[in-house]
Amino acid sequence: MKNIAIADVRNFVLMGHTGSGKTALTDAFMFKMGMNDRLGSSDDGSSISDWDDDEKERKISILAKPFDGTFKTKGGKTTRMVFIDTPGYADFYGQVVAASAVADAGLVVIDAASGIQVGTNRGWRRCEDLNLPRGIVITGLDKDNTNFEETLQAIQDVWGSRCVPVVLPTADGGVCDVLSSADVPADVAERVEELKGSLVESAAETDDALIEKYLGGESLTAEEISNGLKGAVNAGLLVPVFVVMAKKDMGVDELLDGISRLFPSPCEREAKDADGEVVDCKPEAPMIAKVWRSVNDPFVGQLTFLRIYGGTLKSDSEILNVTEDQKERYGSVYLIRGKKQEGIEEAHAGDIVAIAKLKHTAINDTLGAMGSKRQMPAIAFPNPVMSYAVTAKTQGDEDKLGTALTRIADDDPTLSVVRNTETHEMIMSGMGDVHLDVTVKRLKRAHVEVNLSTPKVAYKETVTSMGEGHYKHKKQSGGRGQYGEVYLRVEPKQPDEEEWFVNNIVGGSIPSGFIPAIQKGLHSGMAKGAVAGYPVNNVKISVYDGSYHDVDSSEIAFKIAGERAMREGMRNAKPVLLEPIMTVKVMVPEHFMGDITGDLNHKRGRILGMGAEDGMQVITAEVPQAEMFQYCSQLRSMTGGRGSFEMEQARYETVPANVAQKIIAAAEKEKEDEE
Ligand SMILES: Nc1nc2c(ncn2[C@@H]2O[C@H](COP(=O)(O)OP(=O)(O)OP(=O)(O)O)[C@@H](O)[C@H]2O)c(=O)[nH]1
Ligand SMILES: [Mg+2]
Repeated sequence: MKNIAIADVRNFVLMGHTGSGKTALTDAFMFKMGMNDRLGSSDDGSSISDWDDDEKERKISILAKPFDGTFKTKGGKTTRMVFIDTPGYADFYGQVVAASAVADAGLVVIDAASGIQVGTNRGWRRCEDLNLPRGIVITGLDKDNTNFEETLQAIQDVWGSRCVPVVLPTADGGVCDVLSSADVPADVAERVEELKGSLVESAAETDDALIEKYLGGESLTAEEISNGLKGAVNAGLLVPVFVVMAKKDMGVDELLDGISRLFPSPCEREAKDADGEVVDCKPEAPMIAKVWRSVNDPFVGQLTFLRIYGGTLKSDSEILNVTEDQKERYGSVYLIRGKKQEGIEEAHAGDIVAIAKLKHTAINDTLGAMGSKRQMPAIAFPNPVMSYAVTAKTQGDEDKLGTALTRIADDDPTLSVVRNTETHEMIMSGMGDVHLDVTVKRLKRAHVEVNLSTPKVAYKETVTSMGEGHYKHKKQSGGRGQYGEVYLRVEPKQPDEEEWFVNNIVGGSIPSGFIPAIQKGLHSGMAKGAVAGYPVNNVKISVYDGSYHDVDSSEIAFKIAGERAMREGMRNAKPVLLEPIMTVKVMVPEHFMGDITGDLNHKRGRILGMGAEDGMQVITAEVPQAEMFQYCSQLRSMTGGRGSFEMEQARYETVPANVAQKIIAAAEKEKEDEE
């Protein structure tokens, strides 16, 4: 790879709906470029890309995987192709987010038999967000009931006339390159001429001098057309449409040729650091790279995947993790070909490579030359939308579970693992059932078997009026007795009040030395709750009277008296339960609006607003968390996978009395079961 100039490198990401043929294309590319001696297939487990156990079992891609090869174009130029195969399945969208953040172009794959699908739209929107130059590949034209022109029309209806075919299918089952085919079959001759005209126009439009020449009736040279088209693709004015039948090796050459001619090189797309400064894309510039993926490889150990934006990364050296301010040592620099790695001496700006055995480096960290302070912007990953409480099947495996799960989450930016300090559960959150199921399988391979359950809601208790509480703790058992009596008032704490505890004892009815013991009792009572066993929040407690005994009073006696008086006070102060309320943003096609709002109302939700965004309807609502644990699956089944949602906690609110009764009854039953 050493002798391939950066101008001849193409980094791109394959994206599209699940089953559209991205992995089949990956296998075809690698076979075509001589990087695999046979044409692999995900159908029989021989794919160069879908090799993971879960991928083979489910016959879908799960991880984003880079591949590296060289292709000799028709013009005799050697281009280095670095591309990333991504999963189309919604649960693994985080992989698409990471891969697209480090690519210079996107290749959106569409199966002609299915047309534009949810996953196609997701990929397209990601390209739009990143301003990523892109092309479209139509696959599946060998399937029954498919029609190229109809599929193209559907594409142009949605994304406009900037989507122009550069390859056409021919009547004999082959393909024809619009711009460079020497031998145009008769059935497409007319269409080729028409398309050539519109492509030349697109090329001319990127450059004032060219458009003058073109309008003046002069013909443009092949090089002018080529450069003009590349400029148009880079500016998003042209989206070339290709045709491939990967399994029949039809259109693969034309596609790679087109990518070489039309997609930008790493230097033609400006990269900016976190401060918005342009990064100098030269091998001699200071080294700067971003970590977009990491994986624990069974043979190599921890592998960290980088995109280098500037400078040179030599093997067997030291670098700085700028984000963590930590020095790191590493051995080889690797080119990645799916499962295989090839060690190389050095990598340069524009390269997507991996290094092994970094100790302090995680996804989104910036690596740089020693002493460097410059950072690349972080990739914004989607927030997890589905959670389960997770426990080890075997008692005593809890520590092992924590370690194994954290390790998996380190390499998976859309998996979060937190211990809820209120419910004391370990909560695993991800992008959907399949994502979490895959995680459970990975845990099993790490020898930890787990049970999943719906997480507990972290309810809280509080009061809505003032209540009196009193308890006299008096015990005479053999020798020294126990004595302590406390009178107190419980009331709501106002937002401007700082102190939750007020000592209103006058005349020494309780000696001040026992006050801390009473406070301890109140703390313990507040943690246990008085209504349904949930922690007490936002109350003010004033201790105003009591009595003591010279000999029998003790700290423990006052602690018990405080706790019990507080429980009585709470019950007299019109207690209520509070529950977490989530702000939920649901995005669906318009005709689902009625079903979605009806369902949200049924979930005790409050609709805050509706509007349109990117051709989708967006509903914002506030819904109790207790109603949302299954929403990810429910929304998918209501919308056939076309809906998506985001949510975050907004605040706590009072649980309505009818719902609270059920929660209290459940808490009482749980307590009885424990006893
Ligand atoms: N007939 C036909 N089948 C194809 C074509 N391309 C892919 N397939 C088949 O379609 C199925 C799905 O292909 P994949 O390449 O695994 O799809 P993918 O886009 O990688 O799917 P995900 O990894 O789930 O996102 C496989 O059975 C392929 O053999 C094509 O052009 N024609
Ligand atoms: Mg795939």
